[in-house]
Amino acid sequence: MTTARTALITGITGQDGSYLAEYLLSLGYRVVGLVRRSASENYWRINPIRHEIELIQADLLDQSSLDTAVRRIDPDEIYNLGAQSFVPTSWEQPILTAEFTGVGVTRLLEAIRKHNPSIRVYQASSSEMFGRVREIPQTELTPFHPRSPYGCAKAYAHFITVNYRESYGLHACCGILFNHESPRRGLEFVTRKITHAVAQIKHGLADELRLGNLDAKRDWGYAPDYVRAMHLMLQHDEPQDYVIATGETHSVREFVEVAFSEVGLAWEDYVKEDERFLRPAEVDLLVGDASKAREILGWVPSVSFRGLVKLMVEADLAWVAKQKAKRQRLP
Ligand code: NAP
Ligand code: G4F
Repeated sequence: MTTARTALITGITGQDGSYLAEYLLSLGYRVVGLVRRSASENYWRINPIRHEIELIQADLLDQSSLDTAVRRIDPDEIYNLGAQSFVPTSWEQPILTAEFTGVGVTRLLEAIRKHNPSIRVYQASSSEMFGRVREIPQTELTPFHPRSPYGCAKAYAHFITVNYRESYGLHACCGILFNHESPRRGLEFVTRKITHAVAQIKHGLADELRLGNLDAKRDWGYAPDYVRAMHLMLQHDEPQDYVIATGETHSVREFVEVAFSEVGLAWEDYVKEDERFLRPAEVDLLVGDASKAREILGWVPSVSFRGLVKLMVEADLAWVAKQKAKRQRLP
């Protein structure tokens, strides 16, 4: 009988962490999630699989906790998804963002290097590193020009991971993932903010949606497709970096139009532009070329832009209806 492979996931309570945990469980992995201590647990995304996974407390800010976690679990694979991932917060808290999202990666790599350099490691790099894009579409060879403290922290994290691969021979891969969304996306990100507001408006619980830059364009994919790519990268014998994207770009305005049309409403009647949601520097356009991932890993996305908007609107309609029913039962 062969023993199950063990995966350690940082950021397991986040959107990607929860989908990746489910996916690895379905492949027969032992899954351990690294969680930071909190007075109030935020486990809603992993509650359905809580009995199938193990959790260990550690923090990307704390070297000794990472050393202990890596030594105790001694996994075959580590997926580093933990980060301060909301771009606007990175202007409010640039140093904390650099610590979590940038230096935290070095701490984790150090723990791996010292304990067991044969552990395979995945680093969650981001298309936000391309920022003011130097070419269209963006590939693994496109130079970075980050436009936010978050993008700068991710660029550092990316290069330190490449550096540990080249300096110490770590089996480390960076997935340069373009935006990916789902019903588990945080409510502050624009896609989920839109689909949740559409559901609230449809159910009579809100009458407007305030947004920032409607002209920004993103390459939006479906999160469960993207976690498959993370796993595929670590199975390949040669560690490399890969762009993961759909190859299509759409504006925030188009996302809004499709989302409102799903429930038969005209978006112009509800959406208000609000400068509070504009950024000090914007990433105007992202569109990725995932040819390398397709050719080497056989990875292709399975959900179209319209399919993504539709499934998110449907999920939020059901969720808001449930919340509304609960509220009506209160005395
Ligand atoms: P997310 O939902 O914001 O989840 C972030 C996770 O990081 C949460 O589990 C959070 O834990 C954890 N975390 C934050 N600070 C930590 C710390 N100091 N120590 C340990 N864990 C910490 O993000 P996501 O959308 O799943 O994205 C996963 C990763 O991919 C992130 O690194 C993100 O930057 C990157 N990425 C995302 C996208 C995208 O479109 N989603 C695209 C490219 C790259 P708590 O629950 O305790 O807050
Ligand atoms: O949904 P967003 O906040 O995502 P953003 O900034 O692209 O970052 C996400 O994707 C990155 C990959 O490129 C990840 F690395 C990162 O962790 C995160 O997951 O904003 C998307 C666009 C922006 O151009 C923003 O200006 O939507 C525009 N936008 C317009 N109105 C808004 C709003 N964004 C938010 N969050 N809220 C608005 O009201």
